Amino acid sequence: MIRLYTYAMSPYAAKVHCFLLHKRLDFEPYYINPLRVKQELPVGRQIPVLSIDGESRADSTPIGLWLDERFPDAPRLLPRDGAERERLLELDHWVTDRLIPGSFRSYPGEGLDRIRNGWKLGSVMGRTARGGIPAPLRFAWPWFVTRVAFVRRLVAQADDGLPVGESKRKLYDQFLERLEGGPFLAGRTEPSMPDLAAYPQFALFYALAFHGGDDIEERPELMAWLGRMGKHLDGEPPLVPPHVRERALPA
Ligand SMILES: N[C@@H](CCC(=O)N[C@@H](CS)C(=O)NCC(=O)O)C(=O)O
Repeated sequence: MIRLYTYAMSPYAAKVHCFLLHKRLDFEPYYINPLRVKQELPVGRQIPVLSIDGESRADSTPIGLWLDERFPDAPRLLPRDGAERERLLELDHWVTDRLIPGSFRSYPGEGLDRIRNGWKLGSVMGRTARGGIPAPLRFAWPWFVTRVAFVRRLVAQADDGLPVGESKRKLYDQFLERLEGGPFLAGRTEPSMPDLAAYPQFALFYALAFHGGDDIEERPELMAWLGRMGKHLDGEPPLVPPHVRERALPA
């Protein structure tokens, strides 16, 4: 019995969702209510948490390492050892510490987008979280979300001094460089942990039709990688719950 405690819009939890799809494991996403974190989460205060047969662990990368240990015969996230493993772990750290905080800065975004995307975040949360969230809170989401401590921390971490749009485009370029000409990151022929960690950072915002999320269409190389990943991650349950998806992902 595998259960992923998640929010539909959590980039870190989405990363673990992709690990589970890659490993072709049966699992149940449990969309927790943000107002009941303490009561609903089996450990800690942060999403994601993964429970396997009653044992629960937090933190996306350690969860990935645990999955490889627990299910060694399922497709691996990383090679067992050696320099290639270290290199892929370094790439995963880049995704976790640079690309993901970048998403927290790019979405909601700036100006009017900040409000429109903030409402979208609230709406997706309200339509996926167990028990929903009260309408006034959904309405206040654009203001609420930017005041949450961990969001502020990640936005500050992502602030490279460039305007939001420029910073986002720079991350796209840095991501594409890391493909090293390969179909997958580090020039590999199969996806590994950092590809699975990175996929939701483009796919979620695109599929949920966030304002500004479609700028990836200007980069055919990125769209082609998303298509290759999409074929690989076509299992159940889908990363984006169908009732909130607004745009089909490249496949
Ligand atoms: N290092 C953690 C970060 C997880 C994280 O920041 N989760 C957010 C949701 S996207 C959270 O639950 N934040 C609540 C908090 O920090 O109070 C990971 O990689 O899993």
